[in-house]
Amino acid sequence: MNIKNNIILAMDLMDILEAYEVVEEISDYINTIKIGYPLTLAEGLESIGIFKDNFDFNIICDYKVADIPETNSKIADLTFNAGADAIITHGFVGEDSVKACLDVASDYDGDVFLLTEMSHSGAQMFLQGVADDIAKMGLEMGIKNYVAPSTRLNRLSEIRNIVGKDSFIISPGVGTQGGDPKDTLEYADALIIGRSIYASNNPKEATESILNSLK
Ligand code: NUP
Repeated sequence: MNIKNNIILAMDLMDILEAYEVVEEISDYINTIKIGYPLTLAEGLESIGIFKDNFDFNIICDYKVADIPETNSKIADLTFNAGADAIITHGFVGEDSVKACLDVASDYDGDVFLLTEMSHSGAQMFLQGVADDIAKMGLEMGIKNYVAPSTRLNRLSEIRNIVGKDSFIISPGVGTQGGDPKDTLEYADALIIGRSIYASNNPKEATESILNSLK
């Protein structure tokens, strides 16, 4: 995926008009947004089409799909049918569930991002212990796109080692959760940034300041 300025806006505002305003304000700097449950549950799957149609951005749906294969297929089908370019799926549910998402994605020419280890501290309780195996499974399945944490660079770097330089890693946890943009890009291909931009008083200046910090 071609991600302008290596920044993905995590749009977790729950009012479509407010979300639209923020995206419009920074639309010169980005071409990719990530929509998750907050906006989708508040405003519906139409949120995807609204950003797709008006900005022609890449839309990554962060639905952290984690169900049995048959249910994953339904979720992925609804998501791509609504206009998403990519879906984020959990890896801990195993190969068959992940494959269900991959199969639907290929019908739509879409992408799957495999979530390995999460960025919050609770991820160290259970998920961290299996994250390397999730990454290895992804590699064996031929998956090219991964999500790995910017809050623990040692883990991000380890996951990069496993998936290799030809894989594409996007990394959440930058800014509000403590991750540093520049350091993260040593290992990741793009940054996922939410509150540091959309919750700032001036999203445009906040984006410019992050871009300056990358120089
Ligand atoms: O491990 C993850 N951590 C994380 O924060 C996986 C995610 N998908 N996210 C998401 O990234 C989170 O749900 C939010 O949408 C975004 C980070 O937002 P912020 O902390 O920059 O506001």
